[in-house]
Amino acid sequence: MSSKSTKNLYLGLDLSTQQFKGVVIDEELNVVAEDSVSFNDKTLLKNYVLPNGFIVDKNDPDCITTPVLVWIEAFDVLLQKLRDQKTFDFKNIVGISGCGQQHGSVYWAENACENGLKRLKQHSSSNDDDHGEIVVEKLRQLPKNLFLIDYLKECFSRANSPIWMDSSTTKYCRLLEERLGGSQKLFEITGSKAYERFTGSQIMKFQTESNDLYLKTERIQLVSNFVSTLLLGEYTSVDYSDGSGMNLFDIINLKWSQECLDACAPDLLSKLYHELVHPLTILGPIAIYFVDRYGFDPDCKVIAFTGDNPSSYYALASDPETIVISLGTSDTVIASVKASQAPKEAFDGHLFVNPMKKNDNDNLLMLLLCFKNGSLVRERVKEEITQKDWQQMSELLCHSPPSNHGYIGMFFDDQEILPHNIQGRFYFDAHGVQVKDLEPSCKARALLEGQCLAKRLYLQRANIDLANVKRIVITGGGSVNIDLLQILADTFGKPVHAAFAPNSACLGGAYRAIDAIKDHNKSITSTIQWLIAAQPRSEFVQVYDEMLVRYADLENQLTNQHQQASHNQKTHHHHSAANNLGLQATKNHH
Ligand code: XUL
Repeated sequence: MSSKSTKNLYLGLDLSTQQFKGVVIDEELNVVAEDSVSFNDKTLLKNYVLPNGFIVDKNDPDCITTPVLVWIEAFDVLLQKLRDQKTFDFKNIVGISGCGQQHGSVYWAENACENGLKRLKQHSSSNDDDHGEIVVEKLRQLPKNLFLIDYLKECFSRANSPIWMDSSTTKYCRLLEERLGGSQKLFEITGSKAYERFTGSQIMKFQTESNDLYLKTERIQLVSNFVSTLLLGEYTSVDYSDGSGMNLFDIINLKWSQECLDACAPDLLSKLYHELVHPLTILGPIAIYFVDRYGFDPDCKVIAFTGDNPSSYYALASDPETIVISLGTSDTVIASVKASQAPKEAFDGHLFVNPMKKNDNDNLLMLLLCFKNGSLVRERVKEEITQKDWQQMSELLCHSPPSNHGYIGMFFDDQEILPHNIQGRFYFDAHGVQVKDLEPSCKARALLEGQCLAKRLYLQRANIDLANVKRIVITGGGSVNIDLLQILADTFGKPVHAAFAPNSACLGGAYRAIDAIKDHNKSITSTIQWLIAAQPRSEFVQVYDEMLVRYADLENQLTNQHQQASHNQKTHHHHSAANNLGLQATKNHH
């Protein structure tokens, strides 16, 4: 016992796609314990899902859900695993926050609060002042052998929660935009055009296709505030940042958009909560269930939960001058932008309320760009031109200079998001003439330069002024690739810092708990440490400025021709889109 920390501790949680994760840290940000439970783990869970922890509907593979009881059971198992590590006492945890996968939704049945949540809270009827005996008395009344799932198994009107991977709501997205008067209008209010995974169209589908169950729903929540609800034993509000991923929230006026709510489902306001909160809001003390079962201090505070992307950004960026790039299956870019400078024209990126926003008058937004073709393409090209070895890839890169003798490549093996819906590989020479293939050293460079230039181009198109950017923080599997980091530093003209933080979203929860309780503003102290990985080389920065202009021209040509081709295809059914393309996608091994 003596080895246990007696300092104030903070718990960060992350309910992600395949796992529930938790991390306990002290005030100096040292990790005291961390653990996770996978939703496909049949050795730990009675309610598990094979093979990956979510269900792909056999009749409609676009329909992807996870049973809410899997999450609830995994939560208890996670806390037990953390307790069994015996490296800390739950009673030293003074604050808890966390995050969830964005957009997913949870549907509480009529009377769930009365019959389920209140029993977790228990002390709701007791006088707040008498912490001593009355609370202890209440604890004795609580059956010790019950878990969350025993209290809550009857509490949901929808057993399977739609998650962010669901893309089954296309027709509802079009309907939502139509009812609003177009995608531009929806973008102006909510910061995004209609997207299948966003909660609004998901709710619309549920209300339309399962109206009887919709009518029996007393509360609809996001994954994030569903977890804070369990912790508090009462319904908690959606927070501003995760609320921005619903197509229902007015990100400038910080309130539900009645127009969007009405366009999605009748009486929706009563099923959400009447107001949203800043992600640093202290919601209240932890429910007695957790005090009793795990030994939490009854004064332990629960802080609003948010989405995993805002939470990661909070953890990785020390200030709004930081751009965070996560190099994974897809590459994600997050930057801060003031509402007054944010793009006015609808585009295929998202504007969320920034979790670093200081107060309600500070109109700081967070821009999220998702490039679908990330590490899978990098791996595939590596396999095509080397013996599956990054070292060889580095050697190849030595044989091609920055800006690649003018050669440019675009590698959209999967249908890309930015630029929208384009698929294929496109190679160009220094005169902008399309060529069939590139020799290995040239292809290696074209891939990495193309990916970096695309990120800069789309940030520029979204009005991010690089003059206001001090650094790029890089994370995710691809961040170990030093060649890529150097090219990134040179194309942006900014230092690139690398953070090894596979659990940044979870840590972001714990850091927000510290900042909320200590009434800090976001500061360098609540930032994951990074290492300088690459400095921009001034001699190449200008070369890339020029290359960016050429890249943008070629990309414009490509998207114009794509639009023209899809238009022609619609009007002349007998022509395939490809036949109408002046620029032909080069075949790859995909
Ligand atoms: C963001 C998104 C995903 C999930 C993953 O828009 O859909 O990044 O948040 O958990």
